[in-house]
Amino acid sequence: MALDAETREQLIDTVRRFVAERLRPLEAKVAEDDAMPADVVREMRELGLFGLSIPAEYGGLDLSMEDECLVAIELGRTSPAFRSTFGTNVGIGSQGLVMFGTPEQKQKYLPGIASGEIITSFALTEPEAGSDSANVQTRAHRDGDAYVLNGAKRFITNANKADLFTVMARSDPEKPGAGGVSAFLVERTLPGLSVGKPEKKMGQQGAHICDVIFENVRVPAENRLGREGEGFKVAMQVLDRGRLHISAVCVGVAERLIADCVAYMGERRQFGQALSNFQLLQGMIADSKTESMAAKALTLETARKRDAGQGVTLEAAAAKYFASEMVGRVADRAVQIFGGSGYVADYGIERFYRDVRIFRIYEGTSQIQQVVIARETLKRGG
Ligand code: COS
Repeated sequence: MALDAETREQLIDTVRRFVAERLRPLEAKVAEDDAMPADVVREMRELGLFGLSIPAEYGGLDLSMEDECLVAIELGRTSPAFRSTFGTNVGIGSQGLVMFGTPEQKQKYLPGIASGEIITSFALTEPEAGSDSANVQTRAHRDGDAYVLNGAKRFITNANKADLFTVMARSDPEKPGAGGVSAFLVERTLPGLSVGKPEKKMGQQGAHICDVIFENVRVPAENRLGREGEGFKVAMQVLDRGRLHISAVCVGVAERLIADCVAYMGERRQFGQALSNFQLLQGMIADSKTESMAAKALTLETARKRDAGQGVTLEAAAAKYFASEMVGRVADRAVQIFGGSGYVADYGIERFYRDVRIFRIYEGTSQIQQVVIARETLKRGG
């Protein structure tokens, strides 16, 4: 639901202040500890951040895609690990349920997801199913009133905290590829489900990814999401939406880095003058600003199209592709503008440089976005 202008302004202002006053001072500590402070998580819950995209009847804020993107831009102005805390509840961990769930499934889980009592994860990726996500090998064998799951998922965001997983598994072994895959809501406490230890990553410390192992996990048949064989479509539609949210976060990070660069260029003096006087550096700022504005326009335009009920597979892929590559270039320029200070940890610029690298990989690599954009363009005839 689209907010009226005043409520939207209030929400954005609240999030902006929370980011500036509460989260930014903790950036270095969260990265150092590789952990999110419990009181910050509690405050995120109180602000309603876990329920941004959940329908109001289940206790969420029910934001339109455009409003969610505007909030995501604000959240991008700090370390992306903060957003990741509730990011799966807002996006890939909840939206399969929102789009394909039965009223009973929604009633059972969405209120807890909206409040943040239930943490969700999206379990699609496997050792042999990364970009080739239709090649899911995890098996879901029907046995009476349940499906028995066996297999392993890899690099699953928030798996170590998750209470509920949306799992894509092959329910029909005779059907290779997308058609044999179904989606399931799998509770963490089911016997046979185990979670590996968090991987050591290049960036975004404080956010975690782990393996999830299924050994004869009996999932009640009523927890299947959508029809049998519909799991790949569930995943793709969830990702169409998720890619837009990530694009907005990339825009937010870019705006943050540009502001940091501008502040530094005003303070730092070389050759007897502020860095801001040097035209070669001004050129870098101009490029970063132009690209960030373009990514923002594409992201918000696509969000509005989605809110109007149009299919945005192509546009969301284009936004994710452009915005994630854009923020990589902006972070690279930021290191260059900060010079030696950009390379040492104290200024936090090198941390952002590492943090943004994953945006070009997760929720579909840049190369997968190119494939999607090209296929859709060819299908549309231009
Ligand atoms: N929305 C709805 N349905 C979709 C869809 C979308 N965005 N994309 C594909 N489908 C449907 C297709 O219409 C097709 O259905 P039919 O068989 O009924 O025609 C089915 O899904 C299979 O689609 P397709 O043939 O395009 O599948 P491919 O195996 O060629 O894979 C890509 C397509 C590569 C685009 C897909 O595997 C992908 O996005 N991979 C990256 C996954 C990813 O983002 N991983 C990150 C992990 S999550 S953090």
